[in-house]
Amino acid sequence: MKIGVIGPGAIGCLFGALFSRAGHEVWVLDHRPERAQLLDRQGILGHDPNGQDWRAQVRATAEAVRIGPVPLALLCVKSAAVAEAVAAARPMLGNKTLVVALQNGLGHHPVLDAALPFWALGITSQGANISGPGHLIRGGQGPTLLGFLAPAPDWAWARLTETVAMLSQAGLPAELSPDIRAAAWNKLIVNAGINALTALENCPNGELLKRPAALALMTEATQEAARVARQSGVSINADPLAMTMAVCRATAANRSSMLQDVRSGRPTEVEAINGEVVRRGQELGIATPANELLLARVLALRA
Ligand code: KPL
Repeated sequence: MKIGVIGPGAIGCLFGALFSRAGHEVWVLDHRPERAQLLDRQGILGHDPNGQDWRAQVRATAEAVRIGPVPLALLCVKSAAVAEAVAAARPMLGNKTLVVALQNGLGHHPVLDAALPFWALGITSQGANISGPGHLIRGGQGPTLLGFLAPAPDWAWARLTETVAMLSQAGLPAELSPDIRAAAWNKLIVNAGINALTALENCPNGELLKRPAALALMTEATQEAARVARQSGVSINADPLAMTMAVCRATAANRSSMLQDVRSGRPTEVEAINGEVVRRGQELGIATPANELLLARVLALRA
């Protein structure tokens, strides 16, 4: 299949490279033309946790018109860049293009609703880091859940089912989720408990479990996020803290996406993660002091 990957960050490189290695024609859309040229020449250079190095050939460009309409487009930019990325990707989005959005957080969902007639949500627990343009370091492996938050046409369901099979064949275990809203909230809770703390503590995910003050804040932040989710009518995991600690262990060596963003001087997703818990908490009259603190502290890192 001809697959468009919008954004060559860690998740974009991971999914693009594995699809390419499985025999698909992968096109990466990158808003930076020099980096696109480099990726087009060099491909994606991967490093597996078992020490194995590999290379995956992809095509890359900064002009979506060169790619043209694709049956499947993976939107892999950060949540704050979603509106701009969808606008730039328009020439790739035909009448029968399925867009799968793979961002952390929930804040960009209304942006996608306004920009597209429908879109699928992907919630992935794959760990991946980027050490330079197109240089991918794989971390902990986890499932990718896919589904629609709103009604979608039959052909889009069929394409999503095909995508699940293609991902699994490519080495990225995937499933259709019976409740993708709950999956999105479970991931938001995990991200609210891990990402900002790793950015503030400047440590890999597993290290948080060894730091009592960080663990205490993780406990508060996940419980607040869980309260907001339950009050919103979402059937989240029964033990959100245990779920978050399990992800810390499974991705112990991984540097969270927010830590990577802070280290590289990029804007973080803290507003789409902890900020979203705070915003929804305010709407519901639920106090969220731990998330407020994490939000303020991470924003202050860039001030
Ligand atoms: O989603 C992640 C992220 O870094 O954004 C986790 C699950 C925390 C893995 O690092």
